[in-house]
Order: sequence, then C-alpha cells, then structure tokens
Amino acid sequence: MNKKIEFPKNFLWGGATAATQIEGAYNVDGKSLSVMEMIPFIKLKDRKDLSETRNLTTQDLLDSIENKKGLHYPKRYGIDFYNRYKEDIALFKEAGFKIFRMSVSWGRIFPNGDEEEPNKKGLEFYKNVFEECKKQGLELMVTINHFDMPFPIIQKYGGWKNRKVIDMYFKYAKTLIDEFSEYVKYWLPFNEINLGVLFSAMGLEGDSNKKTLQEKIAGTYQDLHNQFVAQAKFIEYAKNFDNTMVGCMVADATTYSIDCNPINVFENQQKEQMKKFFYYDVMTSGEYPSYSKRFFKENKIEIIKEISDDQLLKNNTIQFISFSYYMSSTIAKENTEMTEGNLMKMGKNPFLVATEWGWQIDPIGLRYCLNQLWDRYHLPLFISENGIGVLEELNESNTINDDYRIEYLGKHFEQMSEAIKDGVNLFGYTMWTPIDVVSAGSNEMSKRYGLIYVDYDDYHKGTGNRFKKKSYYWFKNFMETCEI
Ligand code: P53
Repeated sequence: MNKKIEFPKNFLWGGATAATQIEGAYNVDGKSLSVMEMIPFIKLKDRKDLSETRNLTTQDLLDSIENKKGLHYPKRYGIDFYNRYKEDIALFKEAGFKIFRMSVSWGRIFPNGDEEEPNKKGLEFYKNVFEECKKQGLELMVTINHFDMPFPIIQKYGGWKNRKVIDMYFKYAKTLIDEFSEYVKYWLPFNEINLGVLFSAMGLEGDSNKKTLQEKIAGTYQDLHNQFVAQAKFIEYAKNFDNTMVGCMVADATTYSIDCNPINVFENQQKEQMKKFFYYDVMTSGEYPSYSKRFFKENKIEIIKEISDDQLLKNNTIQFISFSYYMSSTIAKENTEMTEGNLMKMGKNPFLVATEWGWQIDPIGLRYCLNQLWDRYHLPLFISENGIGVLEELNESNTINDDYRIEYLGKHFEQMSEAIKDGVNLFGYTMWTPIDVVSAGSNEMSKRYGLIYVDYDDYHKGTGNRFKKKSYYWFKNFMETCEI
C-alpha cells in the first residue's frame, strides 16, 4: 500500500500472549495443572465440531490428569517459552515493540490456591522474564488471570462460585504486585472477563453437563460477580503503588443489526448491553446498570452479594479500558445465516470476508467500536489483542509470505489512526500474536497468528525453531516509518 498514517510518538506498540498458550513446562518447578491444560486436542474434520471441546465433564478433566485416554493436551506444551523466553523477547524488541503483554500462570505461584506462601520457583521464573524485558527496554502489561484457573481450586473449592476463591485470587494478585511493581506498569486482572460463560462450560462450574442452561447461566453471573469483587479488591490494593494502572479486558466484537427493521435494531441494542456494555459499565461505574437488573429478574437470576460488595465496587473502578477486537457480526431477532466461529456462532455479514474459522474481518468496525467506547466512558483505551489466525506452512526459503496478515494489520492500523483523529484517546496496541501460539479456543497450533513462525505442529512435533514471516519485517518497518 505504502501510505503514511499518523500516530502519536509515544503510542505503545507491541504484542500480546498468554501463559498457557506459550509457556509449556506444565509440570515443572511445582506448577499445578490449569483447566486449560486439561482440554485435549481434537482433530477437526471440517472445523465445525468444536462443541466437543466445550462439553467436558469433571470426569473427563480427572481422567486427563493421568492421561488415561492417551490424548494430546497442547496447552501443556505451548511453544516452550519457558525455556526460550530470552530468544523470543529479543525478537520482539528487534521488531520494534515498546510493550509486551503476557500473563502469569496462577498455578506456578499458588499451585493449590490455598497455600500460605507463594512458590519461590514460580516467582523466580517471572522475575527472570521481567528482568529480560527490562534489559530490552520493553514496557510490560500483565494479565493476572488469562483463563487458566488451577484445577485444584476447581476440585476443592468449586471455582469462582465459592467466595473463598476471591481471597485466594487476591492473595495471588497481591503477591504479584508486591513482587513485581517495579517492572509492570499495566495490570489486567482478568482476560476477556465477558467470556467466562465459555469457560464455565469447561469445568469451572463443576459437572456443567448435569445442569440446565438456566442454572449454567445463573452460575456464570455469580462467578462473574465474585470476579468483579476480586478485581475491586486488587484495584484497592494497587492504589498503594505509584506508576501503576489497572484496566479491564473485554472481548469486544462490533455487532450490527442485520437490517433496518426496528425489531432487529433493538435486538442488537439489547445484545450489546448484556454482552459487552454490561461489563464495561460495572467496571467503570462500580454499579450494576439498570438494564441488567431487568435481565436478571426476567431470567430468574439472583446474585448473592455481601453487604460490603456494593461499596467496594463503587470505590474501585478501572483506570483504563482494554479490549480484544478480531471481528464483527450481525444480529437478528429471528434466525439468520451464521458463520462458524470457534466457541460461538456469528451472524453473517454479506459485506465482509471471513477467515477459515468464520471470523469476519472488519477494520471499520474497530473505528466504530473505539468511538463507541470513548463516547460512553471517556477513559483511555488500549487494544490488547487484534490479529488474524491462518493455516500456514513454511516455504522453501524458510519463511511465509503472509500478505493477508500485512493487509489485515495495515487496515486496522489505518482505522485506529482515523479514530485518534476522531478524538478517541487510544494509547496503545498489542497485536495477537507476535509469535505463533496454541489457539485458546480450538487448541490447535495450526491456527497461526504470529509475525514469527514456530516449528511445532498440532501434536507438538517439530524443532520449535522460530522463523520470521514477511509480516515481521513489515511490522518492523511500520514502527520506523508509519507506512502501511
Ligand atoms: P483463538 C473468542 C473470541 C474472541 C477472542 O483466539 C477469544 C476467543 C476465544 O477463542 O480469545 C482471545 O486462539 C484470547 C486469546 C486467544 C485469542 O483471542 O481461539 O484472549 O487467548 O488466543 C484468539 O483463535
């Protein structure tokens, strides 16, 4: 394209990852298994039967501990970042990153959740990683809990529905900020807090298959309330530290009404309220919005609170908003044609092209979303994930000419630049992902997002060696020239 676009000089550019998708080393130095590491790889015949990975029972999870069925659990191996972090961080720096977003694995720090003291070896690993980032001059954004609750907490305490887990989370989060405040400025208490509904189906709610849908939904909102409380406790504590900012992380995806039929337009508004604004509203205002009260009443959902919760939430709201943005979809009251995204179906939009996983690419939807969030909240915004997952193979020159990724990123950057001109206070962006990782939703290595190719297949076979893709060089050049 070769078009110059504008960004503020101090804009924070970088890349994002998550512990269970990169680290591996699932059973070393005292780490416990997290629920994410208990989901087996299932070869997708036509990439349409992802529901199989969602309907795990507690028994499936227990069987996985000793791997009774001889299955492959990709998130136990990641891309071996545990041993290769120095090489990877150097590559991120070389690409021109100013910030690196990563998550800490709870099970490395408090393997059972209820220990008195943190696991020294776990702290040591992250200290080494953070030191390395500091050496390379990378700012850090750390997700405290990126989908990976230690399984012992689910087994013994039943997961988030138990208020004891709030205290366990707080002890874990407090340990992190006590230990690492000098390295980490930006903290995200939970990744994509609005997707909890997916992971409660993966064991967080115990044997969720035995529950009715209504019971599952009600359980999810109770889990969520307890997460909001845990987050507020952390925000309260984080006020003791200078140069620290706590933000949210919501999976955002712009939705449009399928047409101008008022019934569909209103349906879209209601979906937006409960699927995204609800989360931002609670975390920015500390109150449950009025529309949610009606939703809970009509769906017979009763959230059990302690008296002090309301005040705690009110006094401890987030300082910035971060969100992931990959796609958009359409909404209709009655059935409409759907694309098959992993973990969720999305209404088709005839004006957009979808990836092989059914994620509809929509850069203008990002500008729309940025304006929406800025208008509504007037808080600094940060895009903590954005990118494209593709099936890729190294060519004979040991690289990949991923022009589609270059186009995807360039078009999104262009819209971000426009949004900033619209007046939106967007201060940073971490792409998903600087390096190929195991997919969160479909557990594949083959859904590749990286600027850097990693030589592992879906069964973790390969050398694990890293190869720069064409987009890596493009990104590096963009950092220097702002040319897309
Ligand atoms: P994968 C669904 C929709 C939007 C974001 O996802 C999502 C998901 C979960 O599948 O998750 C985020 O790997 C998440 C990352 C994840 C990334 O998006 O399923 O925060 O951990 O890898 C991409 O293609």
